[in-house]
Amino acid sequence: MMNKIKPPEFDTQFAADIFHGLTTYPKSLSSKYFYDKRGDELFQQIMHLPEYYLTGKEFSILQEYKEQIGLAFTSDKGFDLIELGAGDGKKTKILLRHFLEEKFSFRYLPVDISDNVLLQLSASLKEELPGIAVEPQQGMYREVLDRLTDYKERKKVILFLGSNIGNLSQEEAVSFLKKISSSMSSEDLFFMGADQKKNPQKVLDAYNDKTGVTAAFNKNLLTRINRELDANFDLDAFLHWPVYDPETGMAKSFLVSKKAQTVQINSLNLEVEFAAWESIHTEISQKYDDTSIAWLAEESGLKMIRSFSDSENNFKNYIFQKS
Ligand code: AVI
Repeated sequence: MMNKIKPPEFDTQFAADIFHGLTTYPKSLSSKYFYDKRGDELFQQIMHLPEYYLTGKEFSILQEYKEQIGLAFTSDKGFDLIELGAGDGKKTKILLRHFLEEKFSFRYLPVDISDNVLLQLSASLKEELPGIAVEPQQGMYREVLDRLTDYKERKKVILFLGSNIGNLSQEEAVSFLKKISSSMSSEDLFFMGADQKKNPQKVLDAYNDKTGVTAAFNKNLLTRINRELDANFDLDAFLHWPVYDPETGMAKSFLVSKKAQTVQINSLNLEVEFAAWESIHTEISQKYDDTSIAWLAEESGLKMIRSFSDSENNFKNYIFQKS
């Protein structure tokens, strides 16, 4: 009889994913692990960088088109506004303020993985926009999506801003959007932000800012592994390396080992060998155009009914119905 090698057991999904990502070839780690406390802070800083145009462009679209967006969202019986990955709600507050001024009947249900983020958001809404019915929902998108079908007493509008869809692989994006469409009834809407294909240099600059905040954000993943899995990554021995393919619209970020080196990850009982200039793929930030969005929608059972863009078509917000 053949002896089977027992696969290692892991205490957490994080441990299992890091083990698999660093023991396969080519090496890769999921960008969902960027967002620990320090990662959240660095992402906040990224959103204020002059090179990172995405946030400002989406902000300007919501500001300019809030009336039209409001008219699409509102309904006689009111609506439930469900935001996936609400964060600090800075952009959403433009819409919330407008809806309040227009006396729309709606509830706001921000969803986030972090309790802390939801507490801060609820507190700031209470102060800045009292009068809005807020019902925070803590959980992973996936868990909350399973619960979405429960909201069916009135029209449901699901918000997914910031081009977060771009951080999923094509396969993951389709399966995510399929879940959304299957939770929707014919009157419900899905409102999504998507960064657009543009001058490749502008994309590259957005992921390689001069001040090095994005590099620190990418390398923070190694700091997290050092802390949570008792590892000894030397951050200076890796380069932050973003690339952009204008044909596919895929921006990717890597960490590249500057030399041959071995890293110990004690909690995983693992030694990871790096050849000189070997890479770890850490993030996808997909850029879209109307054709790729139409394809995504078609694959996922959604139909695009409107879009709004900034004056230079850098970023777009799309409204979808179930097809
Ligand atoms: C959260 N997400 C949409 C950002 C993006 O643009 O892909 C994360 C990010 N990565 C580097 N800079 C910002």
